[in-house]
Amino acid sequence: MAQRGRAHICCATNAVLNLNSVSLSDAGAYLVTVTNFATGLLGTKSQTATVIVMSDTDRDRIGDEWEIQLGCSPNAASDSVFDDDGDGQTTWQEFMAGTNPRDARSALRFESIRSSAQATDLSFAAQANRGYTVQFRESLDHGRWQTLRQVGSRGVARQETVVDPSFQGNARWHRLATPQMFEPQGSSKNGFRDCRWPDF
Ligand SMILES: [Ca+2]
Ligand SMILES: [Ca+2]
Repeated sequence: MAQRGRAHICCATNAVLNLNSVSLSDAGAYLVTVTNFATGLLGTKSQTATVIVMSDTDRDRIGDEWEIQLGCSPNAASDSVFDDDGDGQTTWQEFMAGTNPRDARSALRFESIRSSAQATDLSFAAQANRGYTVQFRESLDHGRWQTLRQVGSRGVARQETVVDPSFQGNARWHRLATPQMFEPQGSSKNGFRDCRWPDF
């Protein structure tokens, strides 16, 4: 059961809580309680997740507060597709990834890929309050992307390394996505969604 503050959210009993058409009043601290009714014990509470809602005056899907902080215009939607630092990612993509649109060193990407006889290590800079999904597939042209690992959100920026133990030299493609990509309910274990931005 999910709750915001101390109030339970009606019917929010799924594994994923989706907030659609979010308004400023949806801002707040959220948590979930997992209960095994067979035991009759009190449920276990999760850590708290803070949802921040920003105004978006120019409707470019980038919050005013963030645009002002990073030197963008909250009154001109056209700058959402700019790539001022030339790192290949637009201002909107950098907003979604929590990276700096003024610093080419700050971007969503694998920063190092090291292969050995045992495994491949994929490292990237994880931003605070962002979750990630690392996926792979055997060919760039066909086959479904499969999730290698989910990296949950944490309150601090840090370096993350994901190990692919089954990749030992044969061709394999990996990609890194944020926010986390969750498996749709009711799908099979390998029924992951098709690729979406970002795709590396
Ligand atoms: Ca905006
Ligand atoms: Ca950029």
